[in-house]
Amino acid sequence: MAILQILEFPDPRLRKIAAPVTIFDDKLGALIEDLLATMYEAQGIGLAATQVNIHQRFLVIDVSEERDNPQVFINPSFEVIENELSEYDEGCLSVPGFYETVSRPRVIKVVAQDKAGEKFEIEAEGLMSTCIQHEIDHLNGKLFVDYISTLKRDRIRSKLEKEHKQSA
Ligand code: QAP
Ligand code: CO
Repeated sequence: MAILQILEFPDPRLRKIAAPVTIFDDKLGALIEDLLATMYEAQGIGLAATQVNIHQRFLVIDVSEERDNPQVFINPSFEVIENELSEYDEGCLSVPGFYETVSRPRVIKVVAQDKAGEKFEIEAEGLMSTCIQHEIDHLNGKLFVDYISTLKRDRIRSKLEKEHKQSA
């Protein structure tokens, strides 16, 4: 198991569109374990493969208080099933230290595959719904800062670029 390096905004690799997973083998299983270990180490509630520079469509989530409910979604997609939005203060391990309110569909149906390639469906609401949508956005090269004003986004970009220069 390995802790992977998390790319940070405005790294252009966060803008790549991930390719569907087609092979469900032990190598994929090992990458999923690494992604989970990296998420827990960083104390996140979700992490997409794109964020660790793996451009394949899978992500991990654990929104439980006890940090003991890892959930894996491979080739995920979702449908909005209720015409209602909910707001959350979102953060992102790729945008450390910044939080902004984002509005997203409140209830969704998610279709995905598990690590054996078996298809499953879940209905998600609340934080889980927001988190899945946030992570699927990563697989499409999209970040939560894309939903806020250009002014706020540019300020966040400048501050992170400055931090990156100082630590380089
Ligand atoms: C996405 O984000 C999310 O800035 C997952 O210093 C977040 O796990 C979906 C984190 C909120 C819905 C609501 C961020 C940790 C973790 C930071 C995360 C930080 C340390 C973010
Ligand atoms: Co994120």
